[in-house]
Parts: sequence; structure tokens; C-alpha cells
Amino acid sequence: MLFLRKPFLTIFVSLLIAVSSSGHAQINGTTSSASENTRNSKEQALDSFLIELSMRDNLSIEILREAFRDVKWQTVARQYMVPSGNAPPRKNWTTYRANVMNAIRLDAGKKFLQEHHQFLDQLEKESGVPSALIVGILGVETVYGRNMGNFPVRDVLATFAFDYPPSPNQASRSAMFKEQLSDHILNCIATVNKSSVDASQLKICLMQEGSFAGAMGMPQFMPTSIRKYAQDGDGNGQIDLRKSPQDAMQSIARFLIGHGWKSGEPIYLPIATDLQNSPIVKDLADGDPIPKRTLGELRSKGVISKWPVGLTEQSPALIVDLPSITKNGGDAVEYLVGLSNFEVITQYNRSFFYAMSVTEFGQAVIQNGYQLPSKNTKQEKPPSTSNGRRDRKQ
Ligand SMILES: [Ca+2]
Repeated sequence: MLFLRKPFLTIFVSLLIAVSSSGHAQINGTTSSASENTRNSKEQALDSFLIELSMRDNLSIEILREAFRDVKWQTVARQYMVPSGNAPPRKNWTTYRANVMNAIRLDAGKKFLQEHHQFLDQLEKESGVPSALIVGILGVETVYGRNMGNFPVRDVLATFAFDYPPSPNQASRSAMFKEQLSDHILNCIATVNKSSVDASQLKICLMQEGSFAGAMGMPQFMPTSIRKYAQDGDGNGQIDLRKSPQDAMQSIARFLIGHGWKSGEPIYLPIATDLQNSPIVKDLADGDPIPKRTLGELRSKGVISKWPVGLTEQSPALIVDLPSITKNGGDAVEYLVGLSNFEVITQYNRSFFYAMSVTEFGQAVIQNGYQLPSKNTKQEKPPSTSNGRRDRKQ
């Protein structure tokens, strides 16, 4: 799909065009002047951004403007990004996990594994990234390409870049989405890389569908990840994260390696049952995916007593907390020790629930082998394809 190794561009440059952006806005006659002003300021900010990009990367401002002429600000995506009103619901690992482990996803995982186990075996040998993890990520992200999102990526990225909902991190999030939008444009220009790019070609690529936050394809990569990590896996010379499972698998492995995956190391270590309620463990769980402890330190505090060969006293570690709601409405928390590779998975998505669910789901698929689900008599809960999370990796 979209990947640009070098931002080389052959587009005619036109830098000296007078700035005028407001002519394309479709203003509803009943719109208040306040919202008209907001709309105009968004469009002006977008236009200034396009001008800057055209100058920085030697792009035609006319083509960029034409490709963004009918941008539609995405109110639904804004609501998903920063839900208003009520406090967020209590976290419930038990429910989240059951939702991920649904029958549709497990069946799809087994079929995917049957079809691609040779490629996965080879990829694991070459990259050190376990097949189970690749299978887990693709299953949780999109059920192997079934649910890749239906938001126009151009418009959600523009919305978050220039109209991010009010929130404490509004400025940094806007800046991040500007970078994503810039990379999305460059990725698209690379795919339509011809001596004469036309706006309609560019627009088709820009308007491809993705998640509400602009993540695309089977692995749900954001544009910046596509730019850095997308790779041709099936050897056809193209990168297509939407249609090529091999390209998707290869790219996930490259993403994980790029974020420091350590071949042969486990993802987490269990904590003994009798220590689950220990105040020491509770105090060490700060919710941050960055490991601030070492295995030696955790051993000295009595949290763990040993670790597999290959890990050392200096190996980085963190305490992962997975809260659930009991049947009586009380709190129950499961703790474990996250290792360096756990932190690498959180680069894909910062949620502890996400990291554990891709790990456990992938293991469940691999442990079920290549059998088709009809041979397995165990029934799961009613199917749901929602993976239960709202935000996503960068
Ligand atoms: Ca390919």
C-alpha cells in the first residue's frame, strides 16, 4: 500500500501562488457566525499547513488544495477520541479478555494460521518475533482484515490536526496528528509516484478508509508507522497492508524489531498467587508501560524468585495491573511482571489490556493448532468483533 522509502518527489513546484482558501467551504445558511469562524479558522489552518508542506517537500500547492478541497470535518471521530460527559467506565479485564477471545476471532485465527503457518515459521526464524504474537495482533486489530475501519483517513487526520477536541493534551495531540497527516500525504504521493501526479489519484489514496483515528490496513498502522516500518512480505515489489497478509505480517515484525523486540525473551512472568494481594506489588504498579524496575530489584522485594535463562538481574521490568470487576461489583486485580518485550508491544498500543490480549489470544490460536474450530467442542461466549478499545498506536 503506502510506503515511502525516500521522500523524493517529481511534482511540479508552484510556490508563489497567492493564498486563498476559504472559497471551498460549504457554509450552511443557518450556521452561526461563531461556528463559521471556527470552520474558517480550521480551513485556514489546513491551508497554511498545505502551503508549508508544499514548500518543505517541493509539492504542488494546487494539487494539494484540490485533493483537500472537499474535506469533511469528522464530528463522530472527535466524540470517539474524547468522549464527553460521564466519567470513563471502570476497567474490566475479565470482560475485555472474553470479548477478544470470541468464537469468530478464534475461528478466523485458526484459519489464518492454517493458511500462513509456513510464512509465519519463516518470519519467526528470521526476525525472532513469535508467530503467536503476529497472529494475536492481526486478530485483535482487524480479525485478519475483516474490520479495517470505515472512516476517511484524510478527513479524520485533518480533523484531529486542526480541530482536536478540547482536552489537557490537545496541543501535543494536534501536533502529532499534523505529523501523521503530513506522512499520509507523502505516503500517498509515493504510491501514485508518477511524473505527473493528479489530484484525483492522490485523493483516492488519501480518502482510503481506516479507523476513527486514521489507522489503516490489516495491522492498523498509522501513517508514520507505514512510512517507517511497512515492508513487502510477499515479494511482489509492492506494499499492500490492506490486501496482502504477508506484507502485513512482515511489517508487524519490522515494527516490533524497530521498537526493540528481544528475540527469545518472554513477554511477561507470572507472579505467585500468594503474592497477588501483596501491598508491595500494588505499590509498584504505576500504570506506566515503561519499565522502571529490574528483575534483581523485584527479587530483592520478594515479588519473584527466579526467571528464565537469558534474563538477568539487570533485565528491565514493570508490574502490570489488570483490574476486573467481581460479580458482586467489587474490585479484583491480577498482577504480573512485564518484561522488555511487553513494553515493545505497548508501542503498538499503550493499553496493558491490549498487550495482554494480543499475547493471550495469539497463544490460544497457536495452542489450538491447525484444527478447524468445528472439531473443537468447546463453545465460547456469543461472538463480538469489537476489540473494546478506543485509542490506538501512533
Ligand atoms: Ca507485497
